Amino acid sequence: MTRSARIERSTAETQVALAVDLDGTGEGSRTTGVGFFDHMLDLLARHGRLDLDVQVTGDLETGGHHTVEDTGIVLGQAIDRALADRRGIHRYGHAVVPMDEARASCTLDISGRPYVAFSAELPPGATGTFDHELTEEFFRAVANGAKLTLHIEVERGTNAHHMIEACFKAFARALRQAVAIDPTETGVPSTKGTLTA
Ligand SMILES: [Mn+2]
Repeated sequence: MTRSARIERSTAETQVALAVDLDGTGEGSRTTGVGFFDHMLDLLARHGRLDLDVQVTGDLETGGHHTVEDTGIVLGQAIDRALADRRGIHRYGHAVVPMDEARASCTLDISGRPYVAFSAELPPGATGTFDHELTEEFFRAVANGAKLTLHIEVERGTNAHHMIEACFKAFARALRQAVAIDPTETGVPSTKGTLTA
């Protein structure tokens, strides 16, 4: 059984084609037109051990907002679809990742109930064409699409590149734990009996 999904989404603002395999190694290519965001998606694939292909054509003349948000929406939907009935997963994941002076933590639950607690005092501005405030928009979109309870906190740091990179790496590591198959788990790890509703 492969835990993978491919989704294409087209609107007046963006065209997103995305494929994910939860049991990958970091293969694939990420091309969104926002270079720093491609760098972050590369980290997400590598540290999440996701095979991830992302091709986006967005209305970058308005900035990167639609491109980043819509990529997050589709990534979340693809994770949701790849997880199917959630049978046998660990469900929870947690990671604290340093990046030089910066440190971010992520704890998440593949709960079926979207919720985001994002806390970061990111320096205002942009890295390349990636506005720092898009970090929260991306994770909100992913959590909504994949129906995650997602807590991310930048615990310290001064360099925005490092702080945002620590967020993506912490999310990647936490997601990798949460989606991993628990060999002792024979069903869906919920007393409610479902993690999809
Ligand atoms: Mn970097």
